[in-house]
Amino acid sequence: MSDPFLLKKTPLWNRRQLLKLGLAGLGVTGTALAVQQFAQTRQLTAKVKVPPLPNDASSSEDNRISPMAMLRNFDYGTVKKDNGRTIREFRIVAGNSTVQLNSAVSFVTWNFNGRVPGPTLRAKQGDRVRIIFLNNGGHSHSMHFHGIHPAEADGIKPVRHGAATIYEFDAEPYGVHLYHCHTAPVTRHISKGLYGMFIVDPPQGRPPADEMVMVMGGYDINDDKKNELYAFNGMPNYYMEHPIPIYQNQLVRLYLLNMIEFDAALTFHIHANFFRVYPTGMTLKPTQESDVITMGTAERHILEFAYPYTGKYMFHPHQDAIAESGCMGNFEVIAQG
Ligand SMILES: [Cu+2]
Repeated sequence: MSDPFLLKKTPLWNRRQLLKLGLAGLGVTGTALAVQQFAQTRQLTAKVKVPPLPNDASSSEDNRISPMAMLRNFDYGTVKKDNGRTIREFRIVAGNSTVQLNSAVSFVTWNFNGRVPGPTLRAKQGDRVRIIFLNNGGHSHSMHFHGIHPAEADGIKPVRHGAATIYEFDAEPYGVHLYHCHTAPVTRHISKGLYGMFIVDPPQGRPPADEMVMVMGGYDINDDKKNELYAFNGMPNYYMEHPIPIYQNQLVRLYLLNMIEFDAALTFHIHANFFRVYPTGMTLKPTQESDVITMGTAERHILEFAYPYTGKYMFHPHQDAIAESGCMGNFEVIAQG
């Protein structure tokens, strides 16, 4: 299922920019890009059933952010083979867009591919990852990935407005990682929205589950270097108003990332249940079980759980001031039909 909100109005590549990167001969046009990029966005195992999304899930269409759609949206890139090796090519455009965060606050985000957080990029350990990055953001930006790679692929060199570059590296190690702009001041570039999740799957994969992504972010509305609003997947209080449907007794695999600047750390808590923790997603077996876990900025984990009872259950940081400023949501546990 492609997501109609993604890439909408995002500035696309022009021929001059592709020529500069030596890619014009590939016959890749803007329209083809969008199709290729999202052709493989959903790879759920057949054994896993995902509840239908609520009809009102697209109510944030005008804001160009649809947290319900991005929850289970994975971008596997355009796959190419080179001497038997898998190359995953991702095209990322940095841009700006104004988002209505609540009835009173509209906020100019800086973003990747028109959304906050940026697309969830996904590869398998050992794949070659090629990021073709175009900066249409009006300021200098870059893409810095967490992982193991050479210095030239580290993405700390600013890419000026209108310019493009390629980052290429091996996907390693497996785990839940992230990418973000690393142009100074990094606090500002991240808190404006330039971040996203980068999942590297283990070679043997993981057992079937209803997989979803949550990125916790903060918004500094008045430039006082404190956050006034917080959100899961970009939109304050979205999952409070639009509970996430999950099936009773079905394993949920939550890829969770804390990208909140200005607050040193916070916790993540689910109601009426416990989760198993795979720290940084770098283990195949859980190392602990809890109903609350502390996470510093850029810290991320895989949490697995299944709800034995139907009903509505909250999740939120247990720093309740943060929760009450938008970082709060509900699961709606429903019986399997
Ligand atoms: Cu930046």
